Amino acid sequence: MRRCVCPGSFDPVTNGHLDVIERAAGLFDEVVVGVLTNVSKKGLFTYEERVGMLQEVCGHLPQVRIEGFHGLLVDFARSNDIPVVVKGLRAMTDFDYELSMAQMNHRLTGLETFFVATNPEYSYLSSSLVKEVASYGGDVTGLVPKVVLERLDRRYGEGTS
Ligand code: COD
Repeated sequence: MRRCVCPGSFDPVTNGHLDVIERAAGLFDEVVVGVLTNVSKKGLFTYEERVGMLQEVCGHLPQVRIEGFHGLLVDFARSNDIPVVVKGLRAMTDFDYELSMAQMNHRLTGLETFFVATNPEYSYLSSSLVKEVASYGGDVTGLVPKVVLERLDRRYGEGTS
């Protein structure tokens, strides 16, 4: 079975994340979405909330399962018998950091990293920007799934949907 992991904080999941997960699901038999449990103090949503939103937006993808992890990604991958990480590459700004993580992960346990080029529609999109815009009442419709829009709206009040 070809299995991969799409790791992240998903605080919250965006349409950019979802695009990468859907594309990985088209290439692998099983996609494990690895949700970092110990997001920094700046996290907006709890682990349970982030997982709940992911489960809802990945509901149409039977080969996708959502799992929490903490510590090193390589340890999570090894204990779940996953040989490949799939990540999205947005811009050159991502490249240096992503390349060094990929090289370190490969050195640690041989974990491979496959990059998919981000959909140009989402190349500027990040969870942090979504949170910042939504927190000031900006409209993030079309950038996050509907369930996330509703959660942001509830968290920040009117103005995000
Ligand atoms: N378009 C395409 N892809 C996107 C987009 C977008 N608009 N936005 C995000 N992505 C993809 C990227 O591949 C990104 O890496 C991934 O989604 C996750 O994004 P975030 O923002 O939810 O998650 P991060 O950046 O906070 O997560 C980083 C990891 C959890 C993957 C990383 O920190 C990690 O592996 N941590 C575990 C500890 C570890 O092993 N450290 C040593 C590494 S060498």
